[in-house]
This record gives sequence, structure tokens and C-alpha cells, in this order.
Amino acid sequence: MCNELELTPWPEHVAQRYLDLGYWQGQTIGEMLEERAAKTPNNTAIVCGSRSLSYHDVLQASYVLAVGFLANGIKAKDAVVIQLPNVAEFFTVCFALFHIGARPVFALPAHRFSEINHLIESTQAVGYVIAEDRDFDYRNLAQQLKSTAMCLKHVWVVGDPGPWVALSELSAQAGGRDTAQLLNQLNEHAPSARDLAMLQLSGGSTGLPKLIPRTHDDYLYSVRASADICRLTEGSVYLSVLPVAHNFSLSSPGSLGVFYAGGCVVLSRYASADVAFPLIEKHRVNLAAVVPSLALAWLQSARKDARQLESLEVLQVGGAKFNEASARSVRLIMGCQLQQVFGMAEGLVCYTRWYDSEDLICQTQGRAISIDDEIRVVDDLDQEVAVGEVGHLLTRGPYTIRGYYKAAKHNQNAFTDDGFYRTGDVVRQSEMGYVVVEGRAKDQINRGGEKIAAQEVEAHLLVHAAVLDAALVGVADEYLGERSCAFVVVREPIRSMSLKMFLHERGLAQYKIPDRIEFVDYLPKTAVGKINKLLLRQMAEQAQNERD
Ligand code: OOB
Repeated sequence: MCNELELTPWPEHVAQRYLDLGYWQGQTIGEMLEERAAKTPNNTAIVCGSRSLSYHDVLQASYVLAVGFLANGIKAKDAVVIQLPNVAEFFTVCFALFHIGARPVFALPAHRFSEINHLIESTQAVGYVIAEDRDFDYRNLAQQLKSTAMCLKHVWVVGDPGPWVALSELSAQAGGRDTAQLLNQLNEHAPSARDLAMLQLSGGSTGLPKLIPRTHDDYLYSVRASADICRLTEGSVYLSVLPVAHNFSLSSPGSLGVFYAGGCVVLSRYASADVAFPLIEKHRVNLAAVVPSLALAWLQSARKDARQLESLEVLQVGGAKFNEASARSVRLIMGCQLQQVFGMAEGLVCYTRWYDSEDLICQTQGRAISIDDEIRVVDDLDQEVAVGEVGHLLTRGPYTIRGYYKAAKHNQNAFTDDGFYRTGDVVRQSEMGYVVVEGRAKDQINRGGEKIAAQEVEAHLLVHAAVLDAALVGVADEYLGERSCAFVVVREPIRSMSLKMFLHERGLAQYKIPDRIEFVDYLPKTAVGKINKLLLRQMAEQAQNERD
């Protein structure tokens, strides 16, 4: 019988070591904000459109919301799914939940019914926070979710709530009380730093994406250490254009790193150069984080005119492999330093350092945050390969999880017996610890930084009455790194468009819908009877070349 743990603990002697070494400081993420707000209450913490919030403002708003949540019966350990665009409320809501020990469950704005329903069901979430949005009506999605997910009690909306409750209403319910009164109420609910703070979403490779339980202690260690590596200060102005909840933009060093250092986070709902560049100029942004496909788009715009980028000192690129030639052009064209970031929501984050040579910065994905990040590069039999040789990356350390949330069976394969996480990445590591990502062994497609678990899409395709068999593979793409191609065996003829429509109607996020569908008579198998994805990838590439 599987014991479904929410949080697989680090062995006690290991935890003690991380405490002794000062990695884990016994502080919650809410307390981190309190400490910062006490130091620099009037510094601007967040710029969001025409709004500007000081640290004092953010802390107060989070207290007020926390009391509002309590008044609505939200309590410690309750899960609340957050699906917000890059707006200030993302932070006030998260900090509010941190204060009372409730757990934000992070969704991406691109997620639809299928993904959100899975998040709600698997965490038994009682709340769902969304925003009024001009591109998609999340309030309708909430309606659909509410009718299937019995556990869901509250839907809060930033902006016009439609049939739901406005987030501002929740704040109003706690209004009128002074700080001392609010604190009094909150103190009774303060969580411990060793507790699960939030649930991050994994890219996944098998079945439905797994949830990643991060504790206050481990997450904050990665945040503080990242802020130090990236030399963040009160003068840091960070542009957040990737989805705010993603581990890269949240903690590497991301918004939380900036808050820790007392700097300013400029939020942008849109990532394109025509929106981002004017923001960089207006707010004198000196740090921004992008995925490679966005870096390419920004480079293209900067080639025409880079004058708005004068204040930008560092461009972080991560989430997928950045090719060397483009990496070399960053300094030349954008006039700033490149920092490569190779990380994962499960933990391990590697950075190139500001003092590294141009070759290291452009040819590697950096080295781990901590000397206590243990990295093993192994062959198919888990035997370590020689330094510099290519192999599977395994890791464990002070901020890498020891198990997914309530996934005992999956954890048996995803982690070694001695607690190393099998990242599914194929890498080589130099004597100096620098990692170069060479490929991937996991059955996942990295579409411009957005991860697609092949099995998840295949399972949806197989539901269609006309589909006998299906396999999804990644095909190299100049711009996105990879696009997806589904190979489908059908019982009866069907058009690609109707299959795509079918997936859309099943509530699958748009980025997971195959870019191409190829119809075949059968799926080739390997000697052991598995679908031969290597061959399918070659077939897809060949078909593409013939078409071009
Ligand atoms: C970040 O996190 P996730 O959880 O969305 O995805 C993790 C996976 C890695 O296992 C690797 O396959 C890929 O994304 N990846 C990269 C990469 N950075 C991530 N592959 C090649 N080169 C890179 N630089 O993507 C993430 C989390 C924190 C910081 C940065 C990225």
C-alpha cells in the first residue's frame, strides 16, 4: 500500500546539516517580506501598470487579504489555486496565504479546464484566484470547474468578478482594522518554516503533471543564494515578463530574490519587445529574465533599435537551451551581459557567474547555486561516467525535493533510493562543475520553455473514437527550440484540424495542442516493444524537410 506523503522529508541528519550550515534559516516567506518591509518600507516593491506599491503597501495588503481569507474559512494547509497574469495581486495573495500557512498552487495563465481541474482535484483546493482578462474569460472556466470539483468553495477575481467575488471585496471584509489587530489575528496562524509553502507544477513526462512541494526553508535558501549570485541590491529593477508563478521568474532570483534584496519588480502582462522595451526604458530596468525564443525575438528588435535598453545590465536566459551563436550576440546587440540559467521547479538551479569568461557564459548553462548541490552524471545503469562525458543528470541538495506531492509510486522511479532526483536531462559536467545540457531522456517536449508531457497529450488523443494509437514527439525548430508533432493511427479518416479542435474542446492548454499531426499506418516499435520515438522524431524531421 502506497503511503501518499504530501512532503517527503529530507532525512533528519541531512536536514540538521542544512540548518547548521545556515541554508535553512527557520524563516517563512511571509516573514522574509516582513523583515524587508521593516528595513525599507518606502522603497518601491512593485510597479504594475500605473500602480506603484511600496514594501509597506505590499505587506499591509497581504495582511488585510490574510484576514479576509481567514474570515472566509481558509485555514492552514488549505490549497488555493492561483491562475493570475503578471499583476501585483499575485504577490499580495501569495504572501497572504503564506502568512496563514495556506498553500498557493501555481497554475499558468495558459492552462485550461483539463489542467486546472487536475490541480484542484489533486490538492482538494478550496479556492481559485483568477483575473478579468481581455483575451480569455477565466470566470467561465471557473463556472465549469465549480460544477465538477466538489471541493472548490470560493472563486476570487481580480477586476470585474462577474458571478464571483471580487478580491477587493475580500480585502474590504478585513478593512478598518489596524495593523496590531491584524497581526494579532495572524500570529495564531503562523506556519513553520519547515512546512510545505507552495505547490509548483512540474513539466512532467508521464501522465498528468506532478505537483512539487516546496518548503519555506528550502525555497528561501535558493532565493537568498540566487540574489547573492546575481548581486541584487536595493537598486535592482527587475522586469518580470515570463509568467510570474514560474520558478524561473519567481525565485531564480526572480521577484522573490528582488524582494529579499529590497529592489523593484516591474510587472508586464505581455512579453513582446514593443511592450517590454518601453518598460525597460521608463523604469530603468537593469535585470530581465526570458526564455530563448523570447531572447531571439528581443534580439531581432534590438538589432533595429536598442536605445531603450540602455539601463539593462543583465539578460538572464533559461528554461530551454540557448544556442551559442545567439548567446554571443547578446552583448553585441543588446549591450548587456548574458547570464544562462538552467533550473527546474523541483529544485536545482545553475547559473553562469558575472565574473565567468565569455566562453563559459556562452557555451555552458552555468554551475549549481550551492557547494552542497550534489550532482551525479550517470549512464543508463546509474554508474557515474567520467568527468566531461555525457550522461543522465541526478541531483540532491538543500533545495531539491525528495519526492513529488502524493505520488509515492511515481517517486520510486523519479528518485534514486538515496534521494537523488532523476532530472531526465542529459548533460556533461566539467571539472569546474559547469553543466552543458546536451539533450533529454524524459518523454517531454520543451516548446520554447513551455514543457509538454508527451503521455498527457497522447492520453487525450486516445480518447477520440477515431484514434487507435498516438505518439507525440518534439521536432527541432529554429525559433522555439522544439515544436510538437503527433503521429496518429486512425480507424477511420479524420482531419488534423478536427483532432486539434477535439483537444481544444477537452480543455487542453493551447501550447500542448500538437503543432503538426502525421497520420501513419502503425507506430514503429523498439526491440523491447516500446514506441520508437527516436525514429518518429527522424520521420517528423524528414517530413518537415521535404515540405520546406
Ligand atoms: C525551468 O523549470 P521547469 O520546471 O519549467 O523545467 C525544467 C526543465 C529542465 O529539467 C530542463 O529540461 C529544461 O527545463 N531547462 C533547460 C534550461 N533550463 C531549463 N534546458 C536547457 N537549458 C536551460 N538553460 O525551466 C527553470 C526553473 C528555474 C530557473 C530556470 C528555468
